[in-house]
Parts: sequence; structure tokens; C-alpha cells
Amino acid sequence: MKVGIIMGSKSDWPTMKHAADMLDHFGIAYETRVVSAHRTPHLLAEYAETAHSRGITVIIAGAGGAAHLPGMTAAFTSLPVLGVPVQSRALKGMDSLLSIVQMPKGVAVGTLAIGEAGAANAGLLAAQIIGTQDSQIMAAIDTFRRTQTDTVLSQPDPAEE
Ligand code: RP5
Repeated sequence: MKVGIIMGSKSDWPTMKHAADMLDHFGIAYETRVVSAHRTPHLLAEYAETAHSRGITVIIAGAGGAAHLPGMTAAFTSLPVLGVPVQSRALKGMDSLLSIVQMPKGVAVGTLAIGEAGAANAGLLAAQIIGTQDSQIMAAIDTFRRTQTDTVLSQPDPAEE
């Protein structure tokens, strides 16, 4: 089982790397590819249509601007697709967000936040999906969450160094 992390351009990698880092944290295998809805449309179709048979269980798709990659990927596969709006230069990612989030009824994309937090949470959500079938990963997610909570509770004063 592995996760497919795809993105519209190599320029998306600094953002999408945060999804990969999260999967690394949980020891989940993944592959990373540049697959563009506009520049390589045939590759997009092939990637999405063959993903399930190649052992991919969740696809994380990040794109910026006219961000059609997650939606078109979801159109070609029944695997869960998590969409990450990459922050664009012109409109700061609002264009990416609205392009990804407003899917028509019947073809689902789980849309995350704009930018690095969205990419990291896409990795986390993919881990949570896989964790429903893997008790070790679920236990690691529980530990991750508990550590995060303990860190906040152990530093209640924001002014303290
Ligand atoms: C989108 O256009 C990509 O996902 C990227 O966020 C944006 C800009 O791409 P480049 O011009 O940097 O290749 O397709």
C-alpha cells in the first residue's frame, strides 16, 4: 500500500514536500510525480486510471492557480483524492482553493488548507485513512496527537522562553 503524491509543477514541491515529510514520520510508503492537468493531460489520465492496480490507496494532489489536477484525478479514479491548494503568486492561493474545493456533486475531492499546513494535513489525513486498516499506523497517529497536546499543555505561558 502506498500514497501517490502528485503535483502540477516541480515548483509545487517545496509545499508538497510537507505531505511527504508527514508520511515519512509514519513510515508510510509513497511515490512523488509531477503530473499536470494542463501540460500533461494524457499522463494525468494514465496515472489516475492505473493508480489502484499499482497499489496506491490514497492520492494527494497539489496544484496552484487554475488548479484542476485534484478534480480531474478524482474524475479518473475511485480512490480517495486529497487536494492541496498551492499558494499562487497572483492571488495567494485563493484561486487554487476555489478551483479545488467547488467540485460538482458525485465526484469528491477532500480539500485541505492553502499551502504547507494543507500539504502536511493531507499527509496526516492519508495516514489516518490508511490507519483504519493498520493498527500500528493508528497507534502512531494516537502518539503523534498525544505528543502535540502535551507540548501545548506544557507551555501555557506564551511569553515564556
Ligand atoms: C500549476 O501552475 C502548478 O500546480 C503550479 O502551482 C502553477 C505554476 O506552475 P509553474 O509555472 O511554476 O510550472 O499548474
